[in-house]
Amino acid sequence: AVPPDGNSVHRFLDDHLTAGHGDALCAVTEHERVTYREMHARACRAANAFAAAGVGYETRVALVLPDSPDYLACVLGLLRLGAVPVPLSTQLTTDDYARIFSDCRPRLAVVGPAQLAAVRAAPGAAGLAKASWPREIWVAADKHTGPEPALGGLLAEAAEECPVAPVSVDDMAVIQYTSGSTGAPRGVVHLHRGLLAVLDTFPVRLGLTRGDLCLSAAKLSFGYGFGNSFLFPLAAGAATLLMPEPAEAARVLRLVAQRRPTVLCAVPALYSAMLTVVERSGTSDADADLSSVRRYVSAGEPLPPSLAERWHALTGVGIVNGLGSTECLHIFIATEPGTTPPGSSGTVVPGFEAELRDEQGRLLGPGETGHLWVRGEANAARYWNDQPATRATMAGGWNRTGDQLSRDADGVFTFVARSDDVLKVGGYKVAPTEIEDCLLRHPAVAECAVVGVPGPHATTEVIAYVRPHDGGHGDEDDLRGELRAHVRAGLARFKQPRTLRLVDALPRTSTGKIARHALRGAARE
Ligand code: 3SK
Repeated sequence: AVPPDGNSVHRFLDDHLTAGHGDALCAVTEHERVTYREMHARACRAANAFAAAGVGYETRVALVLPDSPDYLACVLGLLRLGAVPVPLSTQLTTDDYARIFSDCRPRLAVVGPAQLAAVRAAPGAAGLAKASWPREIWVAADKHTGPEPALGGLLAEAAEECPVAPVSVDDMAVIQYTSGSTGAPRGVVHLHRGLLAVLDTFPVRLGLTRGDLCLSAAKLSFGYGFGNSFLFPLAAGAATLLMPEPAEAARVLRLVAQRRPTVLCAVPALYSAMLTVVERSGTSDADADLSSVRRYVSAGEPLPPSLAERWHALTGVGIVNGLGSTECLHIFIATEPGTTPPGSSGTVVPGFEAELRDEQGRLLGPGETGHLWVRGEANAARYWNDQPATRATMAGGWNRTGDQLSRDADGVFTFVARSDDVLKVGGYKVAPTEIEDCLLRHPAVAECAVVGVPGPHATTEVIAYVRPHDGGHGDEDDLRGELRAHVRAGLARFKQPRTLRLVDALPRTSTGKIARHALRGAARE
């Protein structure tokens, strides 16, 4: 339940100290262990350093840095001032940063050393008039030789006590940028009300307790990671295991074996890549000890049933498959392993309502497929600076997710496709995921994505992009021939891709989703 004004998630730090939980671990990395007491002190230092730089109520501060305890201290310090963190992926280009900065006008940007050049060059890039946002840049390092102050030095100099500025639950808490289906960044405005309300949603299914250690392959800059690595463990008094580096399979497996998290949240591509590593090295390899994990979560993209089956066979533990969005702050529909049917998307998570509607917004019944609308207290208030998009997507508390699903009489949903991605072939609606799952069942296929582009005579041409496993698949023409035979055996004729393109990599967004718009663009060329 959302408490009265004046209280928000940053108060959990103070509450944990008052409850005698100060010496428990709050944040862990390969090299660092930070207790709740230490995080409280760091967050206060960060708040004091930000305040000294003129940050206060509603000031936006861009965070462009790898996941770390200092990142959390910055978020908590900003919330303590009533300021608004704007977490941004470290993978963006100068032009992306330029567009986002000119949109949300951050007073300050805290950036990792590797992101400094891209952020420094942002004002004036992307064909925008030279705008002086951010006004100041701090570098998230202990020491830094350039003109910008180093975060480490600023935190060390700041006092470690800091009052909490009272916020209203309807004050802005965070702006999360999402690339949407077109790739254009859009700022999603979440209120303190939403940050509090989301704690009564997916975490209830996860059943997090103080003994848990959560590892999220999705970064803090992605709403999925912001919940997994920050909001949920903080609220539960659990610990978060942070990984500054990109979440590559071998690295994640090593960290799991070393630090023994109890909850692992990832995207399907990472589960697939981890399976490849483990299957190649053998499960006896010490680098692949997954025995500490009691809960696996997959979200960000649909989890192919074939992948879920292979993971279960390897670990004996099912993956919770979640469907969520930045607009709804986290996962709103999820499976319950052993309860919901395999291949489904599961049931509505507590704290959300979900309905399927047709093109005209009419409610659909069981057995029908339609557009998913989701309502919940955790939903975003609006898009930043984009009233038309807010009106088109958010109305009456509902969020039009842009996903198409079906629902059975027991309230179990099954994902069909992003509305933009549904293929209409010869009058039939076809889900790319069905074709992809078929292809993934071929042993030579590591990853694939299916898109449709307009063909001759108003037809849709179905194109499958396939990344084969490294080496071992011999001649490309032979492989294509084999894959054609494989889809002929597994799919109705109209669903069989007309074109099979073998690629070395699939294009991905900064949150790890397949950039289907880029594939469609490439297919048209
Ligand atoms: O899949 C997503 O886009 C997402 C975004 C925010 C939070 C959670 C999820 C799964």
